[in-house]
Amino acid sequence: MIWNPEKECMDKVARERLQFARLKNLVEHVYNVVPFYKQKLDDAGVKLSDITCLADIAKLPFTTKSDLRDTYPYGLLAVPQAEIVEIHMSSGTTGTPVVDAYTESDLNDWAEAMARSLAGTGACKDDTIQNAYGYGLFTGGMGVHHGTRKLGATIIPISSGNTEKQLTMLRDFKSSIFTCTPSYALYMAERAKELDIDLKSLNVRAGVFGAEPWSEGMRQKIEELWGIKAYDIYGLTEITGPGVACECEVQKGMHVNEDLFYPEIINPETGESLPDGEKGELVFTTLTKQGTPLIRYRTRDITYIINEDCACGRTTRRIHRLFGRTDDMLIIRGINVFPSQIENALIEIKGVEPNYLITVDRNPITHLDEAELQVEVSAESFSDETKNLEALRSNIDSVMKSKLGIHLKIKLVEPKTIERFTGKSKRVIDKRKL
Ligand code: DLL
Repeated sequence: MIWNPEKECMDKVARERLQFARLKNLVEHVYNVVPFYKQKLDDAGVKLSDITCLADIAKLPFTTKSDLRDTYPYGLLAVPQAEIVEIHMSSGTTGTPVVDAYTESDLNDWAEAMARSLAGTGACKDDTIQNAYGYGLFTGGMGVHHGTRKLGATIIPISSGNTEKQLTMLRDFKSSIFTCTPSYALYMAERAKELDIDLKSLNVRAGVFGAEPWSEGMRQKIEELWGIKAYDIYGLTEITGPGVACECEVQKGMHVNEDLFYPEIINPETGESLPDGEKGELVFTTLTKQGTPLIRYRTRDITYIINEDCACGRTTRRIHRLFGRTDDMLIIRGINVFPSQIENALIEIKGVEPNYLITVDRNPITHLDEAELQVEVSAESFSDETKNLEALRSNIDSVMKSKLGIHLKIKLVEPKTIERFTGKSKRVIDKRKL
């Protein structure tokens, strides 16, 4: 279902006109109200009169994660604090967290973006949406919550974890849509099997999964195990949370809610703008945000923009499934490796689970990088003879070598020994002091 045909199926030229009008307002407002932006634009030598068309956005300076950290907590507020009604924050595993502060109108836009996203995956008023994204400062829980309220469906705000209760609620309330991270969906399937619960006998028909990179192979696996359609949803705290972009029933890229969030792709090294279809770093400008508007925010996420008609009828541009993040990319002996490539390769190998942990270290004598990949063997293969396990190990070794172009030390571990996650998974330990 298309929630808001007027905005989602808008004529492209009319949309660009709207985007430009919103951009112009935004730049003018933040220049006058937020000292940080005044300084930034002045330093870059950009005047308001320089912004005469949408393409002029490329003249504006970028905003980065460190800008957000330097102005923590309220340095980027563009309204009086009394107008702020909700706060969210990113997990901040690598330093000061980044803050998103919402006015009532921002919450309404977020709910709108999420309602469009959920409707795009087939949700409607009659659905019961069991929301297993974490509630709290993380945007996953509240984002789906606000969107479900707007859609008028029933929300089960169960939050993440408590897997047995999740399964009971799915059964008792006949939840039709389930939302969580892809890694948690996989773990739920594992628990269900242990408890002898057939997920396919439940009423769930779709899952809306995101907040971390996942592969097409992982989608197929989840769809098979759950007997559902698994949709990809994207968002980030800085821009608003989930709902910035989401797949429709065609499942060929995520439609960006472009009237609210303006996407660009840049070359991450040079900052140069790249045309639609070329892969690079995703950059967003918030077009209607009041609390903490962002101009050309560098997400560090890698993808490309798909600017082709979609069979669903929406005219919004789409982003391809994410390839990873510029800062997730491991450089091992000079070769770029994304954790999602490892997952993609593992999923195709029989006898292992897509649960892995990669540890990278630097040999103190040779000064060369060494990477060990722990891979979990499936219960069936684990009971096999040692020689079969050795053949499995050597197979993983050669698949990794051919897919990644680098040799990893493969260590097979017993079933269910690698940590499971109810939220975002952590699969990399980098011990190198670079
Ligand atoms: O993860 C918001 C969210 C919640 C999105 C629930 C989808 C569902 P943050 O914690 O700020 O916000 O993390 C944002 O997570 O820059 C990406 O690197 C990654 N990410 C989010 N969605 C996807 C996805 C939420 N579908 C960061 N595929 C982003 C790959 C994703 N990576």
